[in-house]
Amino acid sequence: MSTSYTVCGICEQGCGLKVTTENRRVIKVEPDKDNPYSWQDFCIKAGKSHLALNHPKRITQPMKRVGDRYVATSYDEAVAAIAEGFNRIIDQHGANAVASYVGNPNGFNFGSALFHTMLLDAIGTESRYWVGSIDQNALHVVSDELYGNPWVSLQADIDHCDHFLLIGTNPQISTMCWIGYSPNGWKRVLARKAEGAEVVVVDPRRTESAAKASQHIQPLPESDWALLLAIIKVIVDKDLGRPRDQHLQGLERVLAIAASADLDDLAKRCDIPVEVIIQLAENFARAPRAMAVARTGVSVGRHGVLALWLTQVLNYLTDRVESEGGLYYVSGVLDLLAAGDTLFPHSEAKSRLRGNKNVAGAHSLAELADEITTPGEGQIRGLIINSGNPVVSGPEGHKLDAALADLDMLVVIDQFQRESHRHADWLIPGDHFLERDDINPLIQSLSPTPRAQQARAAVPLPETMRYEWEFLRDLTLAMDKPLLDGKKWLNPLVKASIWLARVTGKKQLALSPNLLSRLLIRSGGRFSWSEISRATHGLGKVDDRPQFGTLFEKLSQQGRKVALAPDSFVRHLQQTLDTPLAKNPEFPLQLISRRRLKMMNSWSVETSMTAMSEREKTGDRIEINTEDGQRFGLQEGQTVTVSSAVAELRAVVHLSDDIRPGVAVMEHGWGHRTFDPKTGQGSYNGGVNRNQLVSNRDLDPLSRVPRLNGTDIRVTPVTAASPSNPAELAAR
Ligand SMILES: Nc1nc2c(c(=O)[nH]1)N[C@H]1C(S)=C(S)[C@@H](COP(=O)(O)OP(=O)(O)OC[C@H]3O[C@@H](n4cnc5c(=O)[nH]c(N)nc54)[C@H](O)[C@@H]3O)O[C@H]1N2
Ligand SMILES: Nc1nc2c(c(=O)[nH]1)N[C@H]1C(S)=C(S)[C@@H](COP(=O)(O)OP(=O)(O)OC[C@H]3O[C@@H](n4cnc5c(=O)[nH]c(N)nc54)[C@H](O)[C@@H]3O)O[C@H]1N2
Ligand code: SF4
Ligand SMILES: [Mo]
Repeated sequence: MSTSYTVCGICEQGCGLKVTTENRRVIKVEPDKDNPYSWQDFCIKAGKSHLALNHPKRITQPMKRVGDRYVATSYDEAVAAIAEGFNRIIDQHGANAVASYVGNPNGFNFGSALFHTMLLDAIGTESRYWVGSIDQNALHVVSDELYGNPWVSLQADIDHCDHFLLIGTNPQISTMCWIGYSPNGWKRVLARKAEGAEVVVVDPRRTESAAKASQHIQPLPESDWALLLAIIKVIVDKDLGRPRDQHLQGLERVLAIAASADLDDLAKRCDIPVEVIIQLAENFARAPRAMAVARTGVSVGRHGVLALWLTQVLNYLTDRVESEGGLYYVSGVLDLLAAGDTLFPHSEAKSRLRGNKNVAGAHSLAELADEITTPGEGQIRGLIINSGNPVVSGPEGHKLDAALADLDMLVVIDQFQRESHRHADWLIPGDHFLERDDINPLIQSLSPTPRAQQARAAVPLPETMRYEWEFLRDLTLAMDKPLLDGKKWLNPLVKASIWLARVTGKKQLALSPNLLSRLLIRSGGRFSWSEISRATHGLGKVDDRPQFGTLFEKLSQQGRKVALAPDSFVRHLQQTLDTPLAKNPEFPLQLISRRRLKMMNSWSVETSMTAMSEREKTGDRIEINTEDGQRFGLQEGQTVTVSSAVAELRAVVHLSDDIRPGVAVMEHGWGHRTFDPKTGQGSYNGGVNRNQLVSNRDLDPLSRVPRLNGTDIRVTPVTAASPSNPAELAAR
């Protein structure tokens, strides 16, 4: 038996792990309690993560589609054929005809993410789609406008905060992470509460976190912008603000908007009484130290950008940024404010059909299906999906599924063949974080205090596999595209270095992710590579005190202030205010989502979901308020049809007083299959894919995120004509 220490690669929290192996198999994954930084959030998702390693359905060799079967091939054959196929598409239809969708786990796989981007740059395609457009795009849009850099995110000074306003986040289940993370964050919030701090949770559902809060506010979905503007208005009217205006630009404009807003109208829009709003505003403004934080729950709704923007306006107005117990910018292992533009070059690319500008370098997943199926110059004919399950996790998956079938070539890099991959022409094995030796300087830069830890492989890759980044590098070379920054003459040198590394057995001689991490970490100047290499349990102290003021200093070095009132936001706010509150009687409920501890979006099927009891497998459940149940004549346990403007499906009613009236809740990540490419057999994971109800046309106009939270729906008793989900799936 042997023990090694590494970093969890499942969510941003990046917990320290202790991994026990026997005969080159992982037998146990536990928290690494010697990790000075992060282990306390350790959860069952990591505890069962090793079950994927030797799973019989895992893809461990490149698989080629032959008719309706897959056959195993060599990497050389796969690389040559894919290169030839993509080059043919590019020759006929141009570079934009080869597209890419990158899912969430790729963010934790530095080598794969890096070489994937290098491949796209080498091809020169602007047809880039990624998970941000079904997750955090609202933050990127807000940061881009406020700070001139989409990657700036502020960290939380939890241990010194007296008042937490938490909007659209459920940290008891999800942990405190979202483009940044707070180790043991939720428990530290609760520890502050025990010491007298106020914790206010804003959520239409009485969540696990809301149940532990001091106060729970239940607004209508997608109305947080109205609640926030109302709070800001009260603060402005009562002169409770104390903005540091020397760092702010546009403050006057924001104050004028707040002064002219109509409190009663805003209160109606979020359905929170005016007296409650006044109290919320006074409590927030008068707290000695406070922070307002808005996350996924609002970002994946129609007014995500407005809500995230107004959250920051509230923070700046009450001096909660770069001050103790509030939010602050940290220059970690990398200084993202300084490095942002080099790492993520600005792109003005617009989508072909809808003409939308990209966000953080990528178009919205909501546009992908149409871009594949609509003929014309630039139509997408080839696609590479890396670490994503967009048919399940994104909007109107059934349409995307049909579009994927229409491609000339679909290449998938994943550990498993899931619903989004069933039309794949090529399946390329995905590596597992327990097999990786890497450090992710980008994710680690999003820490509240400087932190660095190298992940260390607990087990080697299966002999038949290469790392994802090696496949992507070889594909770029085989396509004869410039691997580095337009410098095609470097390709032979890279090829020579790969050869040299192979014959000498010295991996470090080849162009590798670790070489690039090393360069990045050196440029950040925070830790030395040898220090990091020696630190088995990682470097960094959670209780280091921040240097407040860094954000303002860095911005002023760039000749900037915080742009508090961007034109596009102000315009959209005005339009939203001018649009009267109206409910379509055809769809009287709004559907929101929930996560659970044993699931990671759609992909813990082979690992932590195996620890779910049959009773826990409620992926076809729709939760609605008890009074709404009576209003619509629905009983507990009744099977119903859930309809939206774009789809309908079956679900089972659960009546609950935890849900506010007018709202329904269904978990995402259910209702899909995992296939065994060796046999062609698919197994159904239970539940229904509630995201089919989400329109791919009804988006937040500023972030292009679809309404994964807030979808207008109707719930009616089933009739003979209603589709039955599993059967419907099997028939597809
Ligand atoms: N209704 C609703 N929908 C939502 C959300 C919501 O709150 N409500 N949340 C959204 C959010 S926040 C997110 S992040 C998205 C997620 O959306 P996606 O990232 O598109 O999809 P996932 O379901 O996370 O699937 C990830 C895929 O990556 C594979 N994978 C895991 N590890 C690796 C690896 O190391 N290498 C490779 N190559 N593949 C790997 C898994 O097998 C799986 O197939 O879903 C969004 N969808
Ligand atoms: N166990 C587990 N942990 C995870 C994940 C997982 O799938 N499972 N996913 C990881 C990922 S990829 C992410 S991005 C993070 C997300 O973590 P969080 O940002 O905490 O997001 P959620 O857990 O989706 O919680 C969002 C909350 O918003 C509420 N909500 C819905 N609509 C609205 C609205 O209009 N207004 C308000 N105020 N609230 C609303 C929902 O009821 C829900 O409780 O979690 C990460 N951690
Ligand atoms: S999945 Fe669990 S163990 Fe892994 S980083 Fe996230 S919270 Fe930590
Ligand atoms: Mo996410």
